[in-house]
Amino acid sequence: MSDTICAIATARGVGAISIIRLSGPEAISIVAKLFDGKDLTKVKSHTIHYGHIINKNEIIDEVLVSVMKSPKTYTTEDIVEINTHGGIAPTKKVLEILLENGARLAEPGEFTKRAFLNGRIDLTESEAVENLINSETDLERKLALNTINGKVSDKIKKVRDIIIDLIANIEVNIDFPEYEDALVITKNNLPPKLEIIKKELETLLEESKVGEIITQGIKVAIVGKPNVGKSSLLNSLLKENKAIVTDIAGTTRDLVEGEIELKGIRLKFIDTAGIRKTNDVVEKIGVDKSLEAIKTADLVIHVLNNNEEFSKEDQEIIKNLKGKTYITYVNKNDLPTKLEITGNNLVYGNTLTLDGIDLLKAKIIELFNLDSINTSNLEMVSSLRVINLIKEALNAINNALANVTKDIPVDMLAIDIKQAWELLGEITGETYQDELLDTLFSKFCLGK
Ligand SMILES: Nc1nc2c(ncn2[C@@H]2O[C@H](COP(=O)(O)OP(=O)(O)OP(=O)(O)O)[C@@H](O)[C@H]2O)c(=O)[nH]1
Ligand SMILES: [Mg+2]
Repeated sequence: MSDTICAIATARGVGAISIIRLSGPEAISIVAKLFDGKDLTKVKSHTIHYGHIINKNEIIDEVLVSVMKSPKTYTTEDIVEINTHGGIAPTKKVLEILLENGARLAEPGEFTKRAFLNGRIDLTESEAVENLINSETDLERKLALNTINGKVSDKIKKVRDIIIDLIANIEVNIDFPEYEDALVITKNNLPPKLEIIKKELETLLEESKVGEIITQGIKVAIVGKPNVGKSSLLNSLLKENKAIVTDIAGTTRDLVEGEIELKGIRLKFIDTAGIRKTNDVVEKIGVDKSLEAIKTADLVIHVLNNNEEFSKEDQEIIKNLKGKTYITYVNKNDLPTKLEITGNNLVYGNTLTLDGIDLLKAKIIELFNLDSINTSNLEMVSSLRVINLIKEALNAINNALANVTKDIPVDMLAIDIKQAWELLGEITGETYQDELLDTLFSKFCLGK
């Protein structure tokens, strides 16, 4: 990493200030050449200086320049940040001149990638940097910040340490059988040790459910027959006339989406086309989308009309809800009751007086345990990449446990145990492949 990278670190557009950031061995000397003010090659680290960026005797902009010297910087390399006047032209011009004078345009996430490759942060912490930038809710922010600070990595390392101790013990037994102080791992005392590891991994996965909800939100599909009031319900929940409402059955054709926050969690509602058999080509595509929305939703709200008898169509829809978490919302309870229905998770209401909306929200809180999210203890895994690696590690441990009862020697079982250890290493980036880094960091913002 001998070259010097640079990028615009602030959002593109008009604003009071833009920041252009450089990192690498030439960062200070490149800017010093273009800076009319103090000699930046002679200033102390972590200082800020007023002056002008000059190119071929032309003043480009009036700026403030921060100089941060290696190693106590974001990338551990020399970093310079130029505060220019915000806006497209000054920012672009300064960037252009830096590129002409020896800096290279950074790839997305390259600053953070350098922080990782230079050993300042691990992979889980790097991922969390991007999550922090993209966070929309306060819970997401807190979780990302705790992850950046190593709280999640510590948990992974703790399990890895338990595993490596076990592997070390097995290997001592094999390599130095005469070494009497070492605990001899046998098929009798191995299972309880594996069970401990298994339990640790299962706890991480259990906790990650909350992490996933915090970062991904909850996808809620609103489905039902035509005209029962699905779009009206969406509008009531959003407190906005987002979806078209008419008394014509089959009004909604496409998916209509909207978000609200409940207990700090994003609820992503999807209003769908009323499900019925139809010969209308467009409506049919809509109905297929409705069925697809059920499949991908974390929660389904099945809307029924209180003023209509339970029908075969309703029964058909319920068939599609098999295995899903769903709430039955009986709408139009301002009208006389003709519907007879029993079951769990039943909520009554109407979209005229908004009776039922609070009950519906309370039901969602109950189903997803949102009240139990401990905001002061947000230290769980949330990245899908990490969750998958933990699942693979758990599989490897389960394999070892299953093989204990078979005629397989302990040193062969160690292969699975080692695999679990390596998989967990990929989480923090102790072991990694270049391809992984490329995909991971390419999702980052430019300049981060
Ligand atoms: N009385 C009463 N009418 C309602 C209520 N909610 C909706 N409606 C009416 O029912 C009709 C259908 O409402 P929509 O929200 O468009 O129904 P939908 O389920 O989205 O219908 P499609 O998009 O056709 O599937 C409209 O005339 C609404 O004004 C309610 O709670 N009470
Ligand atoms: Mg509708």
